Amino acid sequence: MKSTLKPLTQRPAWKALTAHHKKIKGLHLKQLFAADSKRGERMTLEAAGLFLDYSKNRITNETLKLLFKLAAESGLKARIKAMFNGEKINITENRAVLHVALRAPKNARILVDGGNVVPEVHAVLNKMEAFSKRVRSGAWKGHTGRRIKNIVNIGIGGSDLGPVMAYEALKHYSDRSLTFRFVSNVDGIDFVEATHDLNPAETLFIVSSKTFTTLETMTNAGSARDWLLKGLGRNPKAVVKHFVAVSTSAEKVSAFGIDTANMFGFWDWVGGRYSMDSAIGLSTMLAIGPKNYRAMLAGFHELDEHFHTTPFAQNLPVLMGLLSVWNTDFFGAETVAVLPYEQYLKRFPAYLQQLTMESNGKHVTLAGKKVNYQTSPVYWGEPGTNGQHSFYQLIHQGTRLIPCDFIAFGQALTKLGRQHDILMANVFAQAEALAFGKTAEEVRVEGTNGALVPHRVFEGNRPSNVILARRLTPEVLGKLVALYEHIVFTQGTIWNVNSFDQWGVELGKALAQRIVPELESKATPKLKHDSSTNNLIRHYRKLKITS
Ligand code: G6Q
Repeated sequence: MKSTLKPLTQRPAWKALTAHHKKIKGLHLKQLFAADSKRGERMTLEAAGLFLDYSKNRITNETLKLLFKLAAESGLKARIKAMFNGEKINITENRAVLHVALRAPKNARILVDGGNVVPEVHAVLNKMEAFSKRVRSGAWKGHTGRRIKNIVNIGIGGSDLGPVMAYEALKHYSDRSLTFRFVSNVDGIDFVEATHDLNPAETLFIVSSKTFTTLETMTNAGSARDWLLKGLGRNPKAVVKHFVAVSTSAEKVSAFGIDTANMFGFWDWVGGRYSMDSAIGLSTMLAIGPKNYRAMLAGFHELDEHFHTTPFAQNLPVLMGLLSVWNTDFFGAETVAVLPYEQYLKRFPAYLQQLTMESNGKHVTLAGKKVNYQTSPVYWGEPGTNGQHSFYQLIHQGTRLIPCDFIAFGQALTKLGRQHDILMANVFAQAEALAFGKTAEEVRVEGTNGALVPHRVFEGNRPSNVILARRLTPEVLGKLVALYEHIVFTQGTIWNVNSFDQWGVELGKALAQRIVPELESKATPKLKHDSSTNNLIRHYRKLKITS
């Protein structure tokens, strides 16, 4: 797509936002709420079963108007259309960006290079379904005839974070007679701990790697094959019954010894961090079953449709994306805390770290020009209420502005006395305290005097969003992930960066490959790095020998 856009900071809406920010930055949320008794009801949005309260952002009606204008001036509408139409918007890799096709209904038509990709997507889904049914029913037997009880996903980055997150998030729906483990790190301990109590005869490995070349995954897959063969009498035929692959490369899968009949494919138009609902989700389907998996896809799709067709002012991901641009680029917020009040979502912040930061942690525009504004903030977080007893101190009383996304549910998946009400009381209390704080006067009225008063003051005026849904179902998980995918898309469009490549990751992959032989060689290697790297390598070689 040839861009005719003005550089971001020269767009009229950006300039207007800069002037507007100067005017309203001194306003406290207390004042904004006092001036409009309906603010807490007005600044909410409900779509696809997700309810968003964004009233505790430091915004006015004018801010919103200008942000939507910025979206229009940034060509967001055309870019959304381009993605859904299968245009090659990942320009540095010359690829379409079509994770939305992974959850498109059977009768949809999405063309890439003239071919409709939807039938292929559904063929893979059907294959995953047939396989999952065989494993879950016990029809699929291991090499010695025993049924599979353990499933180990081997993958890293996009081939790991989604599967782990989804497994943890949807554990309530999973088959508890199956054990699921996830191995990602090339630190051998990850593999050792994941398998130490498993019986190889009952264990199935899913080697998940789009490229099937990733050092960590291929190393762990090699260790898994050794472990299996050692446990099953060294018969190479055993591999076929205990290994399946998820990849785009049939050739490499076959070279590893995995029968390509047991390979689940996907396509170069699915980015790693956007792939949890492709065949990379095989472990998820095995855990929760095909029906629940398809419900998750339906949830994704509902949010896709919402993003694709809803005017910006009612569009959840567009609104949340714009608010994060406002907080990042105008208020200078450097991070965003994602705080799920749902223990099952404990890996959701880790998952979002990759989705957001690998996508929009970019320093040049689509045209390759250095940006003169901030791009992705750092995303981080932990489930509540645990975080409240550690890092929330900084959010409440530290010197940095940290916008928070609270995510919570109307119903617990398993009721336990009053616990859910107590949990939810904490969500609302935190958002309230962040916004309104506590003045010195209020502290004094409570009976605190003198030198202690300033320590007990909360400035407030700290922005947050609260997202509520009825319960954490597979469908709702799909909606939440799609919501953040499209927030990322919105942000990336405003910042005019390529949210779909990851050259920063590629560099590390290549450098490590160069150093491995220098660590392993018997003879002292001739090192040609900088003096620090050379010295560290020499030091490691000494430690390695004497330990
Ligand atoms: C994601 C990244 C990266 C990738 C891993 C694993 O968007 O590209 O995290 O998913 O490096 O890659 P493979 O699936 O090819 O092993």
